[in-house]
Amino acid sequence: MIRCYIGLGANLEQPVLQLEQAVLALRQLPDTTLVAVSDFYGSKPMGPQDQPDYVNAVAALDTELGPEALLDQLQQIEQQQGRQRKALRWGPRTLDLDLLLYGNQHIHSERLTVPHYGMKQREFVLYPLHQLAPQLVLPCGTALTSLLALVPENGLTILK
Ligand code: ROI
Repeated sequence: MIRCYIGLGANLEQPVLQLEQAVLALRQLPDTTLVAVSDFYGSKPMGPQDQPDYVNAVAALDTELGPEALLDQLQQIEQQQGRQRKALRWGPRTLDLDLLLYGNQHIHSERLTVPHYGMKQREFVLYPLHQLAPQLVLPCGTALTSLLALVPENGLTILK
């Protein structure tokens, strides 16, 4: 069993509902147990500002799936919820599921970079992750709490 963390994000088509539906789908994943889901957070868009605010959360999973098999499953959920690939870089999306952490592993493949390349700078990842795993140390050896000290909340709000 490997403990994984997934970042959830949406800013189109009733984002809270998109995240709720995604949580249901994560609960159904094969060979996987959904361990916990953070609160849902409202966040300011990173990237172009002429798009709606985001709803973000983090989920903890225990899985027997390999990282690429897990990625396949996450992309399938995104597709089922109407995600248009090829859309504008850093543009709005109905659902984004990012594999943030896969145990303590570093992964660099054609399809995957784990830990997720942007997570250390993103308040909408770090704060919900901290809610689930306050003692977490990243694979690079950095404590999550020391990153939080560097990354302002930037208007992050708890929705539920
Ligand atoms: N901004 C926020 N606040 N939350 C996201 O999940 C998010 N996802 C993205 C970009 C467009 C970078 N901005 C985001 O992919």
